[in-house]
Amino acid sequence: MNFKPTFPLILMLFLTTLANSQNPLNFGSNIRTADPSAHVWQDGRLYIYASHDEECQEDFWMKNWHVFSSDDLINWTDHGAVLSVEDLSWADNFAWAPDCAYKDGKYYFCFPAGTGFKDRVNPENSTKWMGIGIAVSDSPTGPFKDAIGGPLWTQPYANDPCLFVDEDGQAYIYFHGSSFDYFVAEMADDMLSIKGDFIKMDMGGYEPKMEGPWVFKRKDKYYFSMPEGNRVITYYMADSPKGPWTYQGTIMEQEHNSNNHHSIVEYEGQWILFYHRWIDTGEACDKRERQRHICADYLYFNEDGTIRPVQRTEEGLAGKRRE
Ligand code: FUB
Repeated sequence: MNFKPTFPLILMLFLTTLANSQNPLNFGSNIRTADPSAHVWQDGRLYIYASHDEECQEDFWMKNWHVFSSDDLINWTDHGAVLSVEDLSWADNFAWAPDCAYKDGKYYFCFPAGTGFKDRVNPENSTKWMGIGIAVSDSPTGPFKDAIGGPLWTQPYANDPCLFVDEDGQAYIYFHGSSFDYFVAEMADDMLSIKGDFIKMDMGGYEPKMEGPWVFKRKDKYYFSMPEGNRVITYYMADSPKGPWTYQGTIMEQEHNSNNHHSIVEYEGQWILFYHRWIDTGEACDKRERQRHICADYLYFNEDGTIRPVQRTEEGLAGKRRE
């Protein structure tokens, strides 16, 4: 039989593909987003704390952070800019990858920010500095208020914080410093300073470098994942939140030789990997055609607790979950 697709059939197929396509996530506000830190709070909603790229950004000069939330992973609310560098007395740029933690009725928004200028051609002329601040709110969607009036510490350089609160209430902060190694420190009970010193983590003989640490716990095991070299998402496991960590493998390969940043969270019994993807803007940004947008795909564990590699999909969370 000679089958010729008709226009209505082509249109129907196109609309079906569109309806099934959830990546990048549609936050409804048409802004460029990156660095998703996802959490499910007591109200059962899933919240994403994210960086906001300026339109056609070239060198990560970023000014504020947004929060998005959903209760079905398809329809999202953009709660707007919940904190801006304009609200800070100690930083005026580099509103980079944030995280948030809940403790004793309050939400602690943990953010890197900085000042100065990064000279990529003559690095010796760079004056860029970054530190980590904490802003607090009674609501998961802010507005958040800088609770310290300065960074947690000024030296060493610190970026890409991740806050993890263990079941006993002890909170930990993970970040990467100027050496690009990963460090951990215990947070004080009020979450506004650290207890003791930073520890460079024992990565079991590996020396992973760069950005975006993420820590979670599942069935008594701690997981530490990161975009190694800011590209490939790999992970480690441990019996304690401070390690020592044992290398397990790759979760997501790199794409376009561009940075990635992720988080992993369980929502209604299903694990999800949030990450960002550099998407072609067509004509919109001629100097830097690809711009960042947050995406998500389901993530699956093996029986022994190891994580299966995740492929980027167009349908994302609208795709069929595997059992
Ligand atoms: O968004 C700015 C920076 O790019 C983040 O802090 C890094 O993790 C990378 O995604």
